Amino acid sequence: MSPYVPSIQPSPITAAATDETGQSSSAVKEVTTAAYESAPGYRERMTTTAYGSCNLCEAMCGLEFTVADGVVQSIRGDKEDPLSRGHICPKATALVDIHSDPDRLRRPVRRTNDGWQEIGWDEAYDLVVDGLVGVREKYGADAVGVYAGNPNVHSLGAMTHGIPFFGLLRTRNRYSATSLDQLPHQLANRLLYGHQLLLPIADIDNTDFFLVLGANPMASNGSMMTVPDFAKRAKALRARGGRMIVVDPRRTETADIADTHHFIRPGTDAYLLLALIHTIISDGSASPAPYVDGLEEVGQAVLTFTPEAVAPVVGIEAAEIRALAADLAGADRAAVYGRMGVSTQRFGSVCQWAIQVLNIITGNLDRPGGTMMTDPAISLVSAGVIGRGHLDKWRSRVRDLPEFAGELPCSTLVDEITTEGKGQIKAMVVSSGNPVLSMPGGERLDEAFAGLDFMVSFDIYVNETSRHADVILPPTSALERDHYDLIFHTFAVRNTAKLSPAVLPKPDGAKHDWEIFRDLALRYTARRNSNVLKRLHPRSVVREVRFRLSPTASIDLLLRRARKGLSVSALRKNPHGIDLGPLQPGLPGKLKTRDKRISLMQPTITSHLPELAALLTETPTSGLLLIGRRHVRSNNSWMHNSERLVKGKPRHHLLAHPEDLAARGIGDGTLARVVSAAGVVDVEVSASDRMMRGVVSLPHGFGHGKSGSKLSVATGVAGPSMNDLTDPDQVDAVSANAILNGVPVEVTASPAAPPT
Ligand SMILES: Nc1nc2c(c(=O)[nH]1)N[C@H]1C(S)=C(S)[C@@H](COP(=O)(O)OP(=O)(O)OC[C@H]3O[C@@H](n4cnc5c(=O)[nH]c(N)nc54)[C@H](O)[C@@H]3O)O[C@H]1N2
Ligand SMILES: Nc1nc2c(c(=O)[nH]1)N[C@H]1C(S)=C(S)[C@@H](COP(=O)(O)OP(=O)(O)OC[C@H]3O[C@@H](n4cnc5c(=O)[nH]c(N)nc54)[C@H](O)[C@@H]3O)O[C@H]1N2
Ligand code: SF4
Ligand SMILES: [Mo]
Repeated sequence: MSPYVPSIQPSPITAAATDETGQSSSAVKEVTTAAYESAPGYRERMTTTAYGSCNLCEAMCGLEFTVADGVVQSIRGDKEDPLSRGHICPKATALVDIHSDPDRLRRPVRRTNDGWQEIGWDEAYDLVVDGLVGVREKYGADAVGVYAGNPNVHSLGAMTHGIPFFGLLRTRNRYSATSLDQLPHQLANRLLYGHQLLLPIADIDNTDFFLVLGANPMASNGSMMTVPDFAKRAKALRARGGRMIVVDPRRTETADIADTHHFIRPGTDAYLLLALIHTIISDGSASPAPYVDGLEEVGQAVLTFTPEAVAPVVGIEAAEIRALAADLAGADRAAVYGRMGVSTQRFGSVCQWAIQVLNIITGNLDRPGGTMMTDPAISLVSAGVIGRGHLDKWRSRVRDLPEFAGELPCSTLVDEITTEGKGQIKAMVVSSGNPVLSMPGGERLDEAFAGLDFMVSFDIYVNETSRHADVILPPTSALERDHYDLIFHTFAVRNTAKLSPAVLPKPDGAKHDWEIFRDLALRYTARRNSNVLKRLHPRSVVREVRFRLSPTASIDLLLRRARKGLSVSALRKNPHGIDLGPLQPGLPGKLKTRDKRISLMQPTITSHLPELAALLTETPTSGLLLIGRRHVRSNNSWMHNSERLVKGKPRHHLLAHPEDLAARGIGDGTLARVVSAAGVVDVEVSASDRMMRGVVSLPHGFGHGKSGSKLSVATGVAGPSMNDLTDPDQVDAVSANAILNGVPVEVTASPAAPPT
């Protein structure tokens, strides 16, 4: 595949490049005719520059596109973007590879005995409505399960129209990537600040002391902290005399640019954090704001967790823990930040609560250089677009696990599909997701999906999960649709607003994701509401109007309501984005707690401290612990079909410390067998002294060898799925979030390896 010229040509630029829904492509405004196209200089005249943001990860990097002849010629960083200031990573240019990938779906397909068959939209919609209504009428609404995967939050249409469509299904079997990911953050936010999305963001551009646990922004470009160009910001931090400390069982790319790196035994961060809280409070250096309650009680609750008591468990010397506490408390402006590594473990919710407590008691919450809540143009918190969140209003049928904000934990999806009885899932709706590779117990899910009565996937590929669908509905590619980031401005290190107009026109016969959800919603409600009076009920009418409104029009309404002078047209006039300034303090005003105070003692969390104390005396297992990793050239379970991204050394290897390999007689580069309580995989090993002794690492999202996937057809990316090893039976003690790090495993030379 040559890099920029698509092997499937997008349809020619049509008049005004504006589709019937008003989504326009600012890039290509010219009206083209056959004569015009054949005139000399046409190509030059048709070369346009367009601006937008990358939607692949949370960093929202500004992009500059050059478009000629309806083909994107180049993608560069937009130097004038006030947030990303020109930064991009290698994935941005791969937007073109996805767009032009012949394996990307462009029309609905149905699974037949003879393989995938392209069908028309009407036929596809009928099949989906028949399938979903059929299961609902036969078994009840809960028999339809919904999984909303990661790319939903990166698609405006999925946010504005997908979520309301899933709501129409009225099922309690709602799942999303949240419970494989940031659920503990949302829970801690809800408890301490009164709203699940009210998350204070580390003010990296002004801090003097940045403590990072279980995050690797050099690869991930930041998460629950939108921080494009992390490297430059971290360098600036150190240049002004600040320090960055990284706590991670692997010496990561982020650790490489830090002042100090501490190895930590996977899954033990809660102990470290509690010991830091203990030390700071007992040293008398805690100084929370006047609107904070419960300092003394927290001090009492963490008495057991002295640095000396936790040191042998976490693998960091007591003196170093004390020094870290003193540095953190002593810094003028400090911020503590923790991500996937500390969220997806047994006490992930305790970790995220403890991180907030540390920022609060050191007086760093709500001050420049500390952590602050953002002021996005469209505030999901104050606009009431997303609810405050709630835990344990009901529980899952099979394992009695708590819901959070109306969703059940992913780790129990497989049980809900395979366990017979009333409420068993018989049909699945999977939107931009690949649970077979992304959820613990992937192999069991693979089988479970195969046994469903009906399944629909919204996806641009046949992946390891959508291969089980009866119908796959593919939306337009990211280059063909307008985007405004509803979610990640909320978590960004600077307040900005930016519209990304479609760069290429929508090809004939293609549909935007919001159009697909709209069409399905209207047909589904028409089928469910055969009663005309019901259809004329004001609630139904309002709902219908909402579905008919394009995402860009909805954004316009929200912008106009939010701030004077903001609108879609204002954003179009400022193609690089509008700078709304640095993060600003605003507490207690911004709090959503009833009394506008922060109560540190949260029984939901602190009731688990005795359990942690009891486990402290247990001798740690001597076996190996498996953790995950991300790479800047890979994105969760996909983007493995882009040659330019996957080229170079294979990235799926099991990393292990050379001495751990030697102790097991496993040669570097050979095939090893990894066994956990949940499964077995064979994988090549790479010796790496970047790993802590006793810890091994595998990335997730590989495992395309499972038959039928089109995610690595062009490139043949190898490697097993890490989630064949992670165990769905083990969950976060508080929130039931998935445990994806610190999985006990045994590693031996694989019997499948050739004798050495
Ligand atoms: N072991 C382990 N497992 C993990 C993780 C880990 O760290 N370790 N991380 C977890 C986390 S944080 C997450 S967020 C999940 C992510 O896992 P998932 O939620 O499954 O999401 P992805 O793998 O990102 O993407 C799934 C699909 O979305 C499709 N897609 C891409 N763009 C679009 C689009 O615009 N429209 C549609 N309809 N489809 C699109 C892609 O083709 C791909 O097939 O994985 C989780 N799983
Ligand atoms: N290039 C790229 N960027 C991405 C993604 C991607 O797949 N590729 N995915 C996006 C998504 S969906 C997300 S959620 C974010 C995630 O963003 P990050 O959380 O920054 O990314 P990870 O690489 O998962 O970093 C987790 C770190 O935790 C460490 N770790 C594992 N176990 C433990 C532990 O017990 N304790 C401690 N202290 N550390 C531990 C791991 O070694 C790893 O370095 O990245 C986003 N950005
Ligand atoms: S870091 Fe890369 S993938 Fe993420 S938004 Fe920026 S360019 Fe896109
Ligand atoms: Mo994620």
